[in-house]
Amino acid sequence: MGKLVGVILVIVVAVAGYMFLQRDTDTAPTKTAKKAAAQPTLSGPVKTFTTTAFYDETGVWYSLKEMRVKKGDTVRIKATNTKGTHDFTLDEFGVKTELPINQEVTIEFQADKVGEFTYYCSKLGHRAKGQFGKLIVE
Ligand SMILES: [Cu+2]
Repeated sequence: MGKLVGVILVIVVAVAGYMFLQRDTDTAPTKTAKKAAAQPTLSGPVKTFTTTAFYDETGVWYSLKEMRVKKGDTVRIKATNTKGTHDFTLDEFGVKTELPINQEVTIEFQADKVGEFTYYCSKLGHRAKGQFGKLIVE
């Protein structure tokens, strides 16, 4: 019995140690990338964009500040967080995706309405410091 407790203790310590090592040195991002529920099938030409998310001494940013597509296009955004804790949020299209550090995350949605929309990072203060951009659907 005492042996079993010892084994469990070793496992708990190992898991805790592993989790600790997996943490990034910044403010530990939440790794709960929200699973899109029942994603409708996407159609239309795919327009692919690539951006990084990061901060520097002048503010907080996405490297890509504008995306222009046609109504009906499938928008594919490959986003990589290279510094800090960020997400990618686009309210009008129901997009809110966490961006774990140094991992390329692919975001896809259909541009099913015309207009100008602002994508931004919803982390406290980031949008105000410059982390947003414009999606133009023509
Ligand atoms: Cu951010």
